[in-house]
Amino acid sequence: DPLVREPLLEQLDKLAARDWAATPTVLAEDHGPARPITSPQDRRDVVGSVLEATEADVDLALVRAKDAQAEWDRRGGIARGHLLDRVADLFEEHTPEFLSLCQREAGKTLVDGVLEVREAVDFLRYYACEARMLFGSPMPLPGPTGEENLLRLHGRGVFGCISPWNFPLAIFIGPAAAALAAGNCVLAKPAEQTPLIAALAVKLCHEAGIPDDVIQLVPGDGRVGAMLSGDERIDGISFTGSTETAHKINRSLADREGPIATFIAETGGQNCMIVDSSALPEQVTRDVVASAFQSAGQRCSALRVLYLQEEIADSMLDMIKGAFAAQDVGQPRDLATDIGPVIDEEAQGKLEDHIAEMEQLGLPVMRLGLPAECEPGSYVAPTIIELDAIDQLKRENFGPVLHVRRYKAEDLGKVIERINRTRYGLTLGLHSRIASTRRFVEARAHVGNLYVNRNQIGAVVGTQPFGGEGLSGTGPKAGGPHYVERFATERVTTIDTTAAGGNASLLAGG
Ligand code: UN1
Repeated sequence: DPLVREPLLEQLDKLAARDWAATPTVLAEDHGPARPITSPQDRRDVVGSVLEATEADVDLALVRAKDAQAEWDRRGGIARGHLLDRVADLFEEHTPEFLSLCQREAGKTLVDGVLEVREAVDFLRYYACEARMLFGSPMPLPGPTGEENLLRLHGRGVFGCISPWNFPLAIFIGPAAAALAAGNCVLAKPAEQTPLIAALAVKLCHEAGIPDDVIQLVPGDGRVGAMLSGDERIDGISFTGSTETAHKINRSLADREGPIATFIAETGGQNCMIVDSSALPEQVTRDVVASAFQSAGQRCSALRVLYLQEEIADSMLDMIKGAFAAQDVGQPRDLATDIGPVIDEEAQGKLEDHIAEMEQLGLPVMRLGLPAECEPGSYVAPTIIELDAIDQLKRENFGPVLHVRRYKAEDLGKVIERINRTRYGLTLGLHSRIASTRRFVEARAHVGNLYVNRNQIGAVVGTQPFGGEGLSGTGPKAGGPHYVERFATERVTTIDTTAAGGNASLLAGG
């Protein structure tokens, strides 16, 4: 809608010059110089700077969080839900700032930015509602006459929420909001690449009325993450990122003495899509391009390996390559851009190494050209690679690279076995109009989210709870009915309500 778009673009233009800052919510000591944050779309654009948390900062944050937690828990779910809704309102009011940061700090296109803010608001409202429902009043449990049993949910204590750069707002605030809804205090560690948008999010949480000590920002790299997972005062960690880092955090939590921590991890994938000869080619084309290349392929849900049934492989691949070639690679600030940069030079290097390796194997590789305007940014030319076997992929390739395999109709079972053997289990796409094929795949594929005859990204909060199994994560699914509960502990009170019981305990002085 041009009436909305034009003023928004004007605002974004103005915001493009703003200098942002992120600091720990509490500073325990003097700090060295702040670290500049440069934009992935243009390394000359300094978006702002970050002061990273030191050990003393994290220590002080933990002391304050521990002190504040009991009162936050006692406020109950109704009050906490109200505050989270208020945060959602403020996020909506500050959409232009968030869009600007999505673009400059994370290199997101405007469409991706709008979806990101929407998802953040959805998480806040969904978990606000869960706070009211689960923590509003105790659940009475059945028991014999003369006895009352009440189940109550409480916060576990202090959660460390370690979040990724690819959803620097939605997945920064989502797990933190769930932890808060359940009555925990939160130390939120954003990805080192995207602390600025996180700082704005935490500022708005405080403006909404959540006490400063209840959610605190602790920016930094893996060292800050290790401080959190290694500290006995942390009662749980939620983490979204690589499988490798999840293993490290898990080991560190296991090595501590003291309370057994909860660990909720959402990690990588080797996501596939299976397309058989009954599929609708136009629909497949659209869904493949969106699943593999939207957000420059930097979603853990993104399509990595496309399996095409042999009979249709050539014609299907022609259509996909045609649509792929029409994708606009460019600066996120241009509305026409479909595919923007990857997050940084390290990501760029890893992807280029992978593509070079595949080229050395002699596999057919198709790449789009990069326009000159991409030169000052971290761009990877979007790529399609035809594989001989899925085992040729050694790891998750987190970017705009799609791999293609062919299969024989009678080998569908083997294809699913091979996909399962990757031990990842996040998303799987299926394009088939044969109901028995769908049931066959549903019964065998070890994946968290199966998408049939549509794209396989963009899970909607409350509608498609999202998360995987195996190497892809611990569950429960984000934006689903069992998520907030995992951040809580259960307590049961049993009361003898008979006269004898009451008298007996009174006589005993109890
Ligand atoms: C991630 O990329 O870390 O369904 C997970 C989707 C998103 C994926 C988020 N919810 O595409």
